[in-house]
Amino acid sequence: MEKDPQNRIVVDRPVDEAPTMGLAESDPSTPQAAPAPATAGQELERGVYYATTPIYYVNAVPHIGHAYTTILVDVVTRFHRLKGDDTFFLTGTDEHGEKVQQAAEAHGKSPQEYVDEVSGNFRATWDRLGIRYDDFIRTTEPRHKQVVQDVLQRVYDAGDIVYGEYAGLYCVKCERYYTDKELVDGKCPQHETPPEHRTEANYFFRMEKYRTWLRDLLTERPDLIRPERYRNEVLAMLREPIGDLSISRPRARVPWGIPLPWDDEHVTYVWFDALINYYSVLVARGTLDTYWPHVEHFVAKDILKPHGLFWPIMLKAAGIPLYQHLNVHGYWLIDDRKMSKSLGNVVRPLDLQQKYGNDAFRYFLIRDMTFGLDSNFSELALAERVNSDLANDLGNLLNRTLGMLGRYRDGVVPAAGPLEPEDEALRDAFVALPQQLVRSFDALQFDRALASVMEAVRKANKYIADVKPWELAKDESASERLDTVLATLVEALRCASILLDPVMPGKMLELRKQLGIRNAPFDLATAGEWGLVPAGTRTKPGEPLFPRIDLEELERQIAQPAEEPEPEERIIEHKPEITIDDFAKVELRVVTVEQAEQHPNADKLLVLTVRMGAETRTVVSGIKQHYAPEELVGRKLVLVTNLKPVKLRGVESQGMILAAEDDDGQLSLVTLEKDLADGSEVR
Ligand code: ME8
Repeated sequence: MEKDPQNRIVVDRPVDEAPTMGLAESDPSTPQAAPAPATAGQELERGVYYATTPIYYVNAVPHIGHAYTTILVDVVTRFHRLKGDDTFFLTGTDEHGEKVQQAAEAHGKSPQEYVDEVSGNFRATWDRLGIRYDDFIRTTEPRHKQVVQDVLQRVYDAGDIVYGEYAGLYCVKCERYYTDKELVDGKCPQHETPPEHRTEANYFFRMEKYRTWLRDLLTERPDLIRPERYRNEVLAMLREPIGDLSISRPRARVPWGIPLPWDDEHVTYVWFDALINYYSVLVARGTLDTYWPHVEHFVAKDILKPHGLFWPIMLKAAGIPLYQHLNVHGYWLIDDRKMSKSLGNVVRPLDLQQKYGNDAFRYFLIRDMTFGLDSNFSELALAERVNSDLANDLGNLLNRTLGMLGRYRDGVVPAAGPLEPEDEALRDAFVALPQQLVRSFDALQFDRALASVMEAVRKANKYIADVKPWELAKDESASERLDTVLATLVEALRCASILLDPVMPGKMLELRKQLGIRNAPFDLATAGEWGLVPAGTRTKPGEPLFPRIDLEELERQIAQPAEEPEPEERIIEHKPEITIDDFAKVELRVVTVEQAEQHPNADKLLVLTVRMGAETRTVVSGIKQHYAPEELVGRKLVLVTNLKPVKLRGVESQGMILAAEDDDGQLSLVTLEKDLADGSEVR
């Protein structure tokens, strides 16, 4: 380490070589196999592998997008464990910020109560999807807060955080400011809602200062952000000034956050807080030296900017070595559209898991998305994939092999005789796979990795068709040949079961049980060896691994979705009766909204200036969570004009705007069906 002129500690870029570790010892309970030649020179380099998912916002329930990243990282870390790497898998929840605070309020809960509940929801979903994470970080935990404050202090002391004022367009749902250029038709590109205009005095992180450093770094390490299209996107961002990042929020407005260590009137901006999770967890566990900077981040393209721009600069400013790679995937879409609550097209992972089984669902997600590109989700495509790859190819290979072993060899695996060229061809196809998979995984070609295993499985099915074991069985003199063929098929299945284990851990264990090889050596290197199943192994056939899905029935179901249950009739509690004269006391008039602004002292209130004829009034309205100020200007609404004025948080309200609210807290302003002049009376 050296010190730069500002007395900061500068750490060189991370070392690329991971330390190599010794081979893991084999399980002593494993039955001894006949010594077999390792055919593909399986020298797999072992290293350290640390992979992360984003920490998800706790304002929604997990959908297949969240499930995809988490399952993918589960698959990748299982693969690396199988390879013998020292592996660490981190996921968690992002629990601070304005959005969470608002979601808690909307549910009538305290923020802590709310985040405990939703974070628990995420964990329960991951458990049910067979996710084997090593730690689950919550940004509200003391172990995380402490490290965030340490990092902030370090950057502040180095002079890279300064106090200043900022005005801009802010999307609360993204918790960030947008530049005019980034908006689409004046709206947030993620949420398609207009941002708010905000002016705030905040602390700023001096990002612009590091712009050329990051640009040069992306040239020096071209695969730091991958696939390349996302590196190019970040380079494009760096072509113009990136400005400084507002990294605090006034505590009076957003109390739900980590206080700045030097000024507790401000809390840390959620992104600055959240990104540090990848690092804080290791500090807290005392494993920083083992796993940092071997970190592989997996995220979707929606959060490229914080991970591709903010995070490397934060690390640099804090004197922490950079991550190994930022791996960015595309979006799961439904009919080419984004999934969203408002479109009602959110696909829930647990529904699919229940219907098709965990492993089939996991297989589909990994097989059908090309990493980096968007992919359309369809249940029919899932079912077709399960039928073709899992029921037809893999399931069939197992059934035919077990069936023939049962018919011809009393369910016992025979010893192989000398290999013929067709046996060798099948063996060679399988033993090449571990190295091939390592390369595919390194290149983020997860779909290709699965396709190559399935190609070998199809070769095994073709091998059966070519060597025709049923004919060998009729010929006494071909008995040794039949032994070799059956033993070869068992080996093929053993290798496939190891290679597919990271994606389908449940079913592959079941496969090994049915083959009677539960205790056979089990790591990536042994998937590249041949002849490891001891002769005499007794098979235990069971239920088919992947029952075929009736596609016609599924198409019928999709065409006729299950009928929505009738909503329960609501019982409405009425107020006491009034006379027409009572009602006539209320004056209601049409008004035009001339101006709408955020209330200076209250989160949920807007201050409207409304016109009726020659007169204008100021009205404070609690509709901030439902309407952005910009949406209101120019609209005609209905005002109760003769309510006694009241002061709401320091601003006098001269009337009340009418709105309807349903049981779920949805709110709709009362508007006019025809365009009448403001001032018209409503009766
Ligand atoms: O952004 N397709 O959390 P988040 C694929 N808290 N993946 C999808 C997806 C889709 N349609 N929708 C969501 C946040 N994802 C921050 C992260 S990290 C320091 C803080 C996945 O709950 C994908 O991984 O909005 C995406 O990046 C992530 O969910 C966003 O999760």
